[in-house]
Amino acid sequence: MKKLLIVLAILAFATGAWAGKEVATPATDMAGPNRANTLFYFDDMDSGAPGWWSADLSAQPSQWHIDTYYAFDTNSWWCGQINAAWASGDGYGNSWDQRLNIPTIDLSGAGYPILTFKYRYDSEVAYDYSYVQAKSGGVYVDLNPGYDGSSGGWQDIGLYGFPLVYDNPADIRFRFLADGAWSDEDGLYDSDAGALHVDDVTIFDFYAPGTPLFFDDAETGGLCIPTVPGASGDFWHIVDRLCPAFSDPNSWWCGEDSDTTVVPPNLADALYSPVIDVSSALTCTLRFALNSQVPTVDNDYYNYRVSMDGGATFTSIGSWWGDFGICAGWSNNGLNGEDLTALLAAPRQLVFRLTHYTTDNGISGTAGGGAGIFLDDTWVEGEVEEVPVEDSSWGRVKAMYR
Ligand SMILES: [Ca+2]
Ligand SMILES: [Ca+2]
Ligand SMILES: [Ca+2]
Repeated sequence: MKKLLIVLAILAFATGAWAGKEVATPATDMAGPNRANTLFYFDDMDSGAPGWWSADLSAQPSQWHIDTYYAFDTNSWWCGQINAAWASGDGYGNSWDQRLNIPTIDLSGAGYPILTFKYRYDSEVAYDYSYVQAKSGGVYVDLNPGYDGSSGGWQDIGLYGFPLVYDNPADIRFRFLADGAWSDEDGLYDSDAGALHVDDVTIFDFYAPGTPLFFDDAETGGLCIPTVPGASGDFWHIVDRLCPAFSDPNSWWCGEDSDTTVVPPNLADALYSPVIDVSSALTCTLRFALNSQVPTVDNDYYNYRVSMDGGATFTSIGSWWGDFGICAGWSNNGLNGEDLTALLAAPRQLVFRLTHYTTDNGISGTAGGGAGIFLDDTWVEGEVEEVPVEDSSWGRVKAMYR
């Protein structure tokens, strides 16, 4: 995923010049010859935000399964899918958080237990990672720095795999974690049958290598257990001047009322606009007032998506992070507008979706509260073809005098 750091915007709005101001009248200077600028939709969130709704998308279908596709031998475990709707035809999707657990195992009888396996991976460099993890003190820690890019086909960790010097009984898993853009799903990263395959998952005692303590070659149904994170909760709600609203008194907020300096972990909380009819639009621009306190420390971010078919399918138009500081002001990156003209497609029923994602440790340590994302005034404007009214008007005028 590519992200823009909004440092300049922080500086620009450090004065709070925009905070609490009524929204400027939606632009009227866009009209060209024979075109009229039209406001297709506007809501300042101060009247209950009719038609807006939110959903917790953090629960996701399991993707780990046994497959012959690109298998090491006959069958392998694969975190990926064959998908004819994707340009690449196979691979992985955005925001996947997929785990493959080795059943809890007692290693107290082993002198020097080792984890070894065969594997192949392909995922976006620096943003989508495959981890090998074991519980230490009850919390999963990474045994590898995270695989990204391409493994160059199947590899074998070999005899000197990962020493299991962590909790006993031992909890060990593979975990693939993708961010919100650049994957096979959106076609921006074309993996070679990514994200991650594993096979011949083995735990053995280095002093007695002939008798594995655990072995899963995926050939007879498999012993490992695919898991996904549970739902993390929907934290979008309308607030009354927690920070000064862009337009007082109300705005949306994805944050935690009980402690406004944190945002809970593992969120995938989506806020949806009502369906907006843009069927007459020649051009179409989405504008919105956003105030984000999403520090740039790890992979917490927010993503914009739009639908032109009433919410059935969405196109990602960008993922961002940035911290404007507590109530410091409203970002102009939404107000400057997202030009959706190139996305206009039948049936031209626009839905805007703003999704807030957080990582395992959520967001914390924000100064003074207001962590998370605020959304206020949102509107859609654009040009429509000017209606040629003269003939019909003349017809009506003449009819009056007949
Ligand atoms: Ca990605
Ligand atoms: Ca196999
Ligand atoms: Ca408002």
